[in-house]
Amino acid sequence: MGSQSDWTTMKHAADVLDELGVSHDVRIVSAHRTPERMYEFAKSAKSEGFKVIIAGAGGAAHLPGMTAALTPLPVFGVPVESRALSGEDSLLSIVQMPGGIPVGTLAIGKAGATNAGLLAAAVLALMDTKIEASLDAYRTNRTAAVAERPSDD
Ligand code: RP5
Repeated sequence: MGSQSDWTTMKHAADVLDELGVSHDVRIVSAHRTPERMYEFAKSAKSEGFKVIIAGAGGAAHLPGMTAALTPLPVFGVPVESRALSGEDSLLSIVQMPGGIPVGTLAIGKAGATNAGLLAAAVLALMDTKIEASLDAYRTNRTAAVAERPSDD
């Protein structure tokens, strides 16, 4: 993520990965404030063993696109809700990538972070039967939790 202030949103991606038993690392890597750190991370991510990158940023959110430009790994971008424009700026910054450098862009905020974790797990599940089983159980539990009728409580 681009800043400590993104963590309250991005924590939802980490939480779902924890729930699914997917090992992950969490870092603050700013395209604007720590560009060398971003470059080093993105260039070496594949050789360090990372398989998927989730990049969350807000405002002028260049982190997901810059990261995608520097690595062949799949990159999922999470637009963090910004103070000034409620995350619409983040969304448009991340989603409008030129053809050829893809960033899989999620919804603004918590739902996007959660779904980025689930999508990353789904990619990993293609080659990991334990994660596949965790994801199946997650979906079964979510389905079972939906009541047939609404309650007044
Ligand atoms: C972006 O600027 C970060 O991703 C964050 O969402 C936003 C604001 O950062 P702070 O000023 O809170 O550090 O680079």
